[in-house]
Amino acid sequence: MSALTDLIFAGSNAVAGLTESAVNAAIEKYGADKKIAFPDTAYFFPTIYAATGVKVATLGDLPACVGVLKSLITNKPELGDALNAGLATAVGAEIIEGLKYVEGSDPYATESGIGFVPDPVIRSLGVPLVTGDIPGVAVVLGKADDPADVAKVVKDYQSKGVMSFLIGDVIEQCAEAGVKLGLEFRVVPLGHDVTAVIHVVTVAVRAALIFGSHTPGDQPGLLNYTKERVPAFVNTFGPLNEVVVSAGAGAIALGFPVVVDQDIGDLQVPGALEAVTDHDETVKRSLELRGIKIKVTELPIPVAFASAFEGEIIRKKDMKVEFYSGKNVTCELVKMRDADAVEDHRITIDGPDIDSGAGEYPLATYIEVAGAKMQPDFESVIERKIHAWFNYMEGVMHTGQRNQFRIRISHDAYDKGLRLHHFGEVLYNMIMNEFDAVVDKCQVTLVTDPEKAKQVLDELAMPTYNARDDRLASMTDESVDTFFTCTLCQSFAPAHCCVVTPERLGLCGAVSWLDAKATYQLNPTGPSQPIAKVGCTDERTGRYDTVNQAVNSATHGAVENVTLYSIMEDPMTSCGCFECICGIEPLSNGVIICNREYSGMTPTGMTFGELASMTGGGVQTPGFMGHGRHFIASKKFASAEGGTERIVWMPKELKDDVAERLNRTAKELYGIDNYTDMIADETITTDPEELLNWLTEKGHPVLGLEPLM
Ligand code: SF4
Ligand code: NI
Ligand code: CU1
Repeated sequence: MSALTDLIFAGSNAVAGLTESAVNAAIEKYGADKKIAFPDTAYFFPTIYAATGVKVATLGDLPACVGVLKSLITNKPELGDALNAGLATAVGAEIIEGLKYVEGSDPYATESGIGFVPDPVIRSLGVPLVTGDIPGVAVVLGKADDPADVAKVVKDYQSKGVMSFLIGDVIEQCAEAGVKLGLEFRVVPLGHDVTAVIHVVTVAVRAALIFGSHTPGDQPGLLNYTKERVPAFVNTFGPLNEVVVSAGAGAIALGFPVVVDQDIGDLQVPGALEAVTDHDETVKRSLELRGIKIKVTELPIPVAFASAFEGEIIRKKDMKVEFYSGKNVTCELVKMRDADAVEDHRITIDGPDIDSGAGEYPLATYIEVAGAKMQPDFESVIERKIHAWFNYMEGVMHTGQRNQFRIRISHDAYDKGLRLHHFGEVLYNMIMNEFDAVVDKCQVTLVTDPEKAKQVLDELAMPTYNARDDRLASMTDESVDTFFTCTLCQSFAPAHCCVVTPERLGLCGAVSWLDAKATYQLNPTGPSQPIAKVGCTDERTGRYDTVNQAVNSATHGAVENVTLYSIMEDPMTSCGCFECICGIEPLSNGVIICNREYSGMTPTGMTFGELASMTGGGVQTPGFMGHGRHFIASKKFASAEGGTERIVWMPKELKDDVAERLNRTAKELYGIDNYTDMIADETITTDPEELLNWLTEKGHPVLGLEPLM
């Protein structure tokens, strides 16, 4: 044991020394009052903040942190002391990396890594993490003796959906071996210095603050959260030095096992620090150590199939074939049929296949399913998954849905032999895999013949889309007798539960009432449970005894009362992965809405990140509430406070995105035409005084509403 602790202490002491001199040098150069911050976060220096509650804002705040860091290094040979020294290394790395941002410009602009990961990115990872779409997080660090080894390991993670963060020369080693890098491919280069490892540590730490409503300063609580709820682990490549080992000790303290590829003899600590010198075993052992189970779908197709390829973009020059609604007839349709009308696993290509020589084709994707428990309401739930499944194929890009889509197939995928019947196989296998509780039989027809595709569109698809839209429009909270819970996010936000109604989808934007209903049908003991719509005690705010009971029991007593339609009185809680947040703007007496993608300022004086930090982890903060994009145009949006009429400001992109539906709602509810013309955005102002003047000029209806507070 002592050889290991010696190494750890040597590393921690080295980092402490570096940190101290870097802080002193920075103060000498810029002065103690110089402001310092990581970009786009509400959590200061996240590790220091979460562990101690200290909010680092200027260089002058840092010497005290260096003092704390040094006090963590006791040089006593106990393992617990050594792990604390590892945490000291993490704090030192955070300070050293933070100092890189002192000039205000992006120090990583010319690096192959991205450095600090902004809060909104972490929030956007919420849903894929809870659904198991991203089953784990690998930290891959160092320089492999043979670049092929690390490339193979990272590709293997990628094919399993596991997110990899790369630190050191492994970045170039992977890039040169053709691994696709980037957040969209789930292989994220952080930086070359070992200290860049802090950028993944702060992701885990901020997950505790964002989703776990962790109290800053509660160090045991923090370590418990990262250990229990962040499925991360570390793989190092190449020879170890004491700094890497002490950083590894920090990872172990956070609950992340470390697998090294060197023979380290009796330095091993089973379950925490293990040597795996055979690279063919690295992935398997790492996943085992963290208890990560991978659902494998073996598909009979010639290209890789993984969620990590969902974000892949295929540019025109890389494209072999295109199906595009702007040029040809297209549609995608799932229809429920009688059992005897469906021949299981029948895949038909009606028309030319993509090797006929043409560069573009029409495409009608027509899927017929039958099952004793199938319901027409589930057709659209299955149909919407086509987008993800096609995207999962490496070398295939899919955007849009229904009769408006674009599919591109790359030269590379084509050359590997990808043809249309493989698309049929993907659909068949994925439907039988994910919807087996309701689908007993499934057949797929892919129509590329122009006449016949048109026939599918006109005679089957359009009438179905129209009927579904009519049903959705008529589906109000009043028209149903059941709402649903969703507790998927409890795996990292244990005190949160969404209540999903026809007019209010889950705050992540990914779970509609129909989705929740299907989830319940597919898995009756799963994350969505029915709530009988009885016991209404207040119509205005949407208060139900049954909703309170359901939320109370789902959150194990953490949340006692929620309303469905108020942002001021017991608003619905948030996990942290909301698409948008609304917050009151006191001067205009209205509410602003900000989406995750907008990084600028809002008239509340807070950015999205700062607004978002007001709520989350199941905490209720009257006046602030996370919600989905789609909820903005709902007649139930803040209806207790006057509804849509309260909205005074939104980022332009969001406003444009919701304009059509929001204007329709405002017209219907208040008789206002082109309502979004009265809503300000960042191109108009982000200043509250100017906003009020502008709203007055426009005659915005909020000015006639009752005070919010
Ligand atoms: Fe998480 Fe709510 Fe979305 Fe369910 S509906 S996945 S609990 S945010
Ligand atoms: Ni580089
Ligand atoms: Cu969530």
